[in-house]
Amino acid sequence: MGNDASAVLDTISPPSAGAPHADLFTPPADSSLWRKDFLLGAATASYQIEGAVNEDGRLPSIWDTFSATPGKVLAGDTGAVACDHYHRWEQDVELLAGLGLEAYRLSVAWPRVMHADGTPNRNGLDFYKRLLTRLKEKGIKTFVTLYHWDLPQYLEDRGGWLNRDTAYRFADYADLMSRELHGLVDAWATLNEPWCSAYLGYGNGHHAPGLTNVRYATQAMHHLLLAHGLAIQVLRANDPTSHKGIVANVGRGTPDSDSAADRRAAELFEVQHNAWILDPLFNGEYPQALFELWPGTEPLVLDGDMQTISTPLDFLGINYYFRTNVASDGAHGFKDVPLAGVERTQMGWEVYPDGLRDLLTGFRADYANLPPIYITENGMASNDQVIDGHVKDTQRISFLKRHLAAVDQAIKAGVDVRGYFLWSLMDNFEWAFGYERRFGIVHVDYGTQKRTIKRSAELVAKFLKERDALA
Ligand code: IFM
Repeated sequence: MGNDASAVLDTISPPSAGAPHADLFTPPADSSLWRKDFLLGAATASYQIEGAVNEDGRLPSIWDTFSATPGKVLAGDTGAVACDHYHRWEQDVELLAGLGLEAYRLSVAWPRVMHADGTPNRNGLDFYKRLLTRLKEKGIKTFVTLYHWDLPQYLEDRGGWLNRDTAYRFADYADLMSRELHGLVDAWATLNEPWCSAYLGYGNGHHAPGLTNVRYATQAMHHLLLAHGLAIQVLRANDPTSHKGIVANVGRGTPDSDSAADRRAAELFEVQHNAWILDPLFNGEYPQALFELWPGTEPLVLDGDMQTISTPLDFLGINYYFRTNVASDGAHGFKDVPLAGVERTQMGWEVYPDGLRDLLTGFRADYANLPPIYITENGMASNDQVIDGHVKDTQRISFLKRHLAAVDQAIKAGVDVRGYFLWSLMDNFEWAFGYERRFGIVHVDYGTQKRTIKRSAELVAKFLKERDALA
């Protein structure tokens, strides 16, 4: 590893008066973040960090295929090596522990742990057993996502998420994982961001498998949610004491003007991004406005599906990044109207912390049976450089501080938010953007695999140390 986490922490100097951004992270004294039971962790995903795509019998995933297709990923990058975490996991656990992070959200690569005939791949399973055991030994809570987009290619060859059978294969996979890993997992999430799997994977083709048909997207969404519901039931039976939930990306849409048409456009934007997932989970039905907007795109739903999909959850994971300013498209829908002069990240996404607070309070008002919430991803990409051994990610420090303040406001308004995971522990393979976009609180030099702790990570660690020291 490039630098030893605890050694680095010991060298952090106290904030000097007037030093710019020296201590921007520390929350105010009345913040809920000081509560010791508010979990602060970091997140990653298998394909984005592991590499070792051909080792120990791992099968190809749709992202291996997609990233090997010319023109699909910036600079032709692939996840073949990524952060080499498959080989460097012990150092990476040391890094987490050295920073004092209390929880780690990771995902399991389905093609690594199961052969095509459904039998377990022991080598792949052992990797996760070793990793989770070490995390437990370090006292780090484990949040395991079963599906963070790396579908086995052999399932895509049979239709992927367009094939209802994939939902049942996912339940088999959840069964295997919960029989093998129970006791090592504090919280299971079935899916990461089904909206992205469906719309980016099957609707606009920006993600694997790269199909482009809105009707495909809605059918894929239904099968993903069905897979989720089936898996929750299996997880509950096999591992009753852990927590079970799902991770949804949510979007804040605000109207470009005060006109009734623009306000309706903003509402529809949020129906399409948020209610699409949350209504079936918590109300057992799809929002009808969706299909009025795009007639003929209703998925095929069989009897009993909505009941399965709305199986009660222990938690909801929320991933939040930015807001979208929308206007009426002149017909019945909405269109993005990017605002000028606002703060943006390396992704071009607007920095808008109030959106997180507003969504959280809105969900609480809208869903009577909303379970406790974890912010399972929040963070930003910046073009971070190592200069003299240090990474001064000033914008990220300010970003995190403002978003954590938004979470605190939501908690004070009555929303049950139990924790927050930074996206991401380290720079990694950012899907169609390859390695150019750096989301980590730890910098990765992809040439040498050297990890360098960024200033944001130092300040998070410093806060955790201070909080730990409280009586
Ligand atoms: O990197 C992704 C992650 O895999 C899913 N949520 C959004 C992140 C940033 O784009």
